[in-house]
Amino acid sequence: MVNGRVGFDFGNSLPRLKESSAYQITLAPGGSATAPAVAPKLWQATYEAEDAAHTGTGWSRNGPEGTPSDVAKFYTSGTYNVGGLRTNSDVVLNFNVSVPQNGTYDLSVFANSLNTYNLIAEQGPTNIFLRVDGGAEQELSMPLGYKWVVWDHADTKVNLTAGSHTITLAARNLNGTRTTKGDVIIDKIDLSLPNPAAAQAIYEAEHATLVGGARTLHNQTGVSGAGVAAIRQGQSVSFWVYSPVDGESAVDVDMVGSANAGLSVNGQNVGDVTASKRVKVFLSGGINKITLTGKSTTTDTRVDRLRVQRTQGTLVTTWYEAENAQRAGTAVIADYSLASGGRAVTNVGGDPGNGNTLTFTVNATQAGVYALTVRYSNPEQAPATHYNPDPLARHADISINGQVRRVTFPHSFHANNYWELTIPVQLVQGQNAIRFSAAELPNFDGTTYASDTFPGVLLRSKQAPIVDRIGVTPFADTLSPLVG
Ligand SMILES: [Ca+2]
Ligand SMILES: [Ca+2]
Ligand SMILES: [Ca+2]
Repeated sequence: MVNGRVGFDFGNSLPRLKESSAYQITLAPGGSATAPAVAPKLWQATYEAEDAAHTGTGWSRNGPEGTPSDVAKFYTSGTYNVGGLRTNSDVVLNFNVSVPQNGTYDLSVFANSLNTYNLIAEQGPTNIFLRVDGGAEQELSMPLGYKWVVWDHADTKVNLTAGSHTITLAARNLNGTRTTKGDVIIDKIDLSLPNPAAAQAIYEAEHATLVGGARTLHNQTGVSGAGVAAIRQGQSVSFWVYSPVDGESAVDVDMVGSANAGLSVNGQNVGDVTASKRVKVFLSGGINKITLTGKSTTTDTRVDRLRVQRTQGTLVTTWYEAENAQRAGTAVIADYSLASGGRAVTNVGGDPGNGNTLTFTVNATQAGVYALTVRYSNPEQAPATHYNPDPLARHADISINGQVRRVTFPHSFHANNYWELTIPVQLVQGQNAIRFSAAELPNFDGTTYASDTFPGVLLRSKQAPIVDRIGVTPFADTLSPLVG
């Protein structure tokens, strides 16, 4: 800080900024502030696909795509991408990379296929082959989009020694037994070395969402960051916590002194906090809401921060394949190459009053709160536009021992493209019946249906998603069934 101005040295002590960069600057009071957060990566580099060497026939260089001065098209790193990895192709892309030290590196392939394209119809995600220096072969599934040039990424890990290497993306595997099916364009690869010290993410309470009169205190010494959040009865502090997958994490709730607060995860109460403690909880892939709500009318609970780290082994999942569950009506088992066991159940749901259902019998050793994970696909797609690319979700009415819960399942771009979605549920000890059903829901008048009002226009689905399998996991180690 010089003369009241704060300078940020992007490109030197901070990463160089480009069009796709994003950053947040938080300015907080606190002469005793500490900075415990660490950089998530020790090193990173981007290698453009359009700069990679290539062999084979059918290669193309596509672009220029969207830029800040051409916003009618989609942003693409380096403004170009390449095609050629497709069915019956022999295209090979070779990226020359150089890394600073031995390690296990994160590798992200930025890629895209139009989900409705004819070469995508059979398999969905396009498979390609990744090699390092001509070996260590992996087969990767490339992401789908609702248009060409809508980038997503497929992530994997590669072991590299310090120095130069060739990373290959190819349409055929080394021994010729496997080939690419589909058609994918590649923008770039990102290579990075994760910082082991950042395996635990830190969320400071003083930067969290404060509700109901919760205050920040910046005069605390010996705390993490710039201070704490102070809460009393009915006041809350909410953290927005990232998890890369649906699964177990350890959440350390760091308090200053004693505490009197309730802790909830995605709306599910997971117990009281009377001092700093560690809780193992089930987080959903993506953003999770973790809230502490004060309980004392007279004494502040001072929340310093959360520390969150992926763990495993405490909250163990039991999987149930849909093809082994009980089907009724039109519900039918079908083959899907990317489904668990190669099969899933489709055609659940239909017209109002239908009996086309899928029922799992889940055995719980104890009554309690569980995470119910549904591995599903939803291929039903209304026409996309730039401003409303994904307007239609399927829903399932999930009945658990007779209690019905309506859950929406977003479009997954292909029947063979499976995603996971988790909800907390209450199970009884012994056998539990979990039944999936669906029907077209009426308009707001409660009596008419969009399929009658606008025939031929897909506005509201009649069907449940295609269900591959469900997972049942204890929701938190502070709850029954693990306690007591
Ligand atoms: Ca590029
Ligand atoms: Ca803090
Ligand atoms: Ca299955």
